[in-house]
Amino acid sequence: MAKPIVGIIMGSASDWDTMRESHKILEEFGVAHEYRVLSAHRAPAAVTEYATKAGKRGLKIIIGAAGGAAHLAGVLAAQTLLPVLGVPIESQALKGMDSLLSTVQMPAGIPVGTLAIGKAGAKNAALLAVAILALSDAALRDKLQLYRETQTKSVLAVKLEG
Ligand code: RP5
Repeated sequence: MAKPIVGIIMGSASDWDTMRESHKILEEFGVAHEYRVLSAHRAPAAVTEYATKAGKRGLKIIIGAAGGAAHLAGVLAAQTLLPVLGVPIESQALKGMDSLLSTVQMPAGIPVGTLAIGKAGAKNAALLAVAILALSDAALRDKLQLYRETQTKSVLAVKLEG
C-alpha cells in the first residue's frame, strides 16, 4: 500500500456519507489517501496530533469536513503548513449554512480553501487536491485532462425528450 498523500478528516461518522465522494474521486485518480474521524470539539488533542505530524508522515494535502459549528478544517489549518481544503457538511438544523460560514470565515493568516456545502464540495475538494498534486505529476495531470474531456462529452451527449 502506497503511503497516503491526502488525508480526509471528518468530524463524525455521520459525515462519511458525504465524504465518501472525496474518497471515490481519489480512488478513481489512484491518489493514495487515508480517511478518519477526528473531532475538533470531541477529540481536540487527537486533531492536534494529526495536524502536527501530517507533514512528517508524507501527507501533502488535508481535506477537513465538519457540520454545524464546523471548526475542524480551521483547527487543522492552524497547526500545519499543508494546504487544508474545507468541506461544510449539510447540517439538519440549518442546511449547512452554519457549516459553510464557520468553515469559510477564517481569520487572515490561516487559510482554509472552502468548497461548496455537501457532496458537491466533497467531490470538488478531492478534484482540487488532484489539481494541486498534478502541478508536479504529469501522469496525474493527464488523468485530470481526460476526466474533464469525458465530463464535457457526457454533458454534450445529453438528449432531452420533449
Ligand atoms: C460535527 O457535528 C460533525 O462534523 C457532524 O457533521 C455534526 C454532527 O455530528 P454527530 O452528532 O452526527 O456525531 O462535529
